[in-house]
Amino acid sequence: MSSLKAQFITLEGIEGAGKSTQKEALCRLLDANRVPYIETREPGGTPYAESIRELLLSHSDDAPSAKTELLLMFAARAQHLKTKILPALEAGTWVICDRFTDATYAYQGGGRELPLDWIETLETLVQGAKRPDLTLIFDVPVALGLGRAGRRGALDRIESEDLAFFERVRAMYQQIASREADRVVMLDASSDVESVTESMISLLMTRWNLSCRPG
Ligand code: T5A
Repeated sequence: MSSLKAQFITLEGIEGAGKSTQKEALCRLLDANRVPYIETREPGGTPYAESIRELLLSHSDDAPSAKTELLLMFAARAQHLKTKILPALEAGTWVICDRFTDATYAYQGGGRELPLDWIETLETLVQGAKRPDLTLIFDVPVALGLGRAGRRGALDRIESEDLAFFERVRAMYQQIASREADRVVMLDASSDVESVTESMISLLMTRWNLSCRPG
C-alpha cells in the first residue's frame, strides 16, 4: 500500500448508474485506510470548468452542435487537468473523478456518433500520455438508469436525449471495458446499493492491498 503512487481513479456509467452513490463508499474506504484524496467531477471541477459545465448542460434555444460539445468537454478537461488533477497527483494525493475521457468516447463518440479518431486526437493534445490508473464503469440497463435519474428531478440537456442515444453510450462503455481490461473494471450496478458497494469494496481492497473496511 505505502509503495503505491497516488492513484487517478475515474467513475463512469450512464445516467442513474449510481456513480455518485458509490463514490461516497469509495471515499469511506480511503478514509478508513488514511489515504489522502480529493473528489472532483467532469465536466467541471474548477470554477472555470464549472462555467463550461453550465454551458454544456443547460437547455438553450441555441444548443451546441455535437462538434462544439466535444470541444467544450476537452476545453473544460484541459483546465481541470492542469489546475487540479495533475497538481494533486504530483503532491501524492489520490484523485477520485466522477467521469473523465471515457465519458467523451461514450457520449460524444457513441451517443453523438462523432469519429473516434477526433476524440483520440484531442485526448493526446490535452492529456499527453496521462490516463486514469483505474476506471470503474457502473453498468445498468438504460431503462433502469434513466428511471433512477428521472426520480431525482428535472433532466438536463444531455439527460433529455432518447433511449437509442443512451443504448449507444452504454454499448461504447462496454466496448471500452472489453478493450482495456487492465485499466477498466465493469461492475454490474443493477442490484441494490449495498450489493454494488460490497462488490466494489472487495475488488478495491484486493487490488490495493488495503486492510481496513469502511465502518
Ligand atoms: N458528459 C460528461 C459527456 O457527454 N461527455 C463527457 O466527456 C463528460 C465528462 C453530466 C453529463 O455530462 C455528460 C454525461 C452526463 O450526461 P454527471 O454530472 O456525472 O454528468 O451527471 P449524471 O451522470 O447525470 O449523474 P447521475 O447523478 O444521474 O448519475 P449517477 O451519479 O450515476 O447516479 P447517483 O448515484 O446520483 O444515483 C441516482 C439515483 O439512483 C439511486 C440514488 O439514490 C439516486 O437517487 N441509486 C440507486 N437506486 C437503487 N439501486 C442502486 N444500486 C442505486 N444506485 C443509485
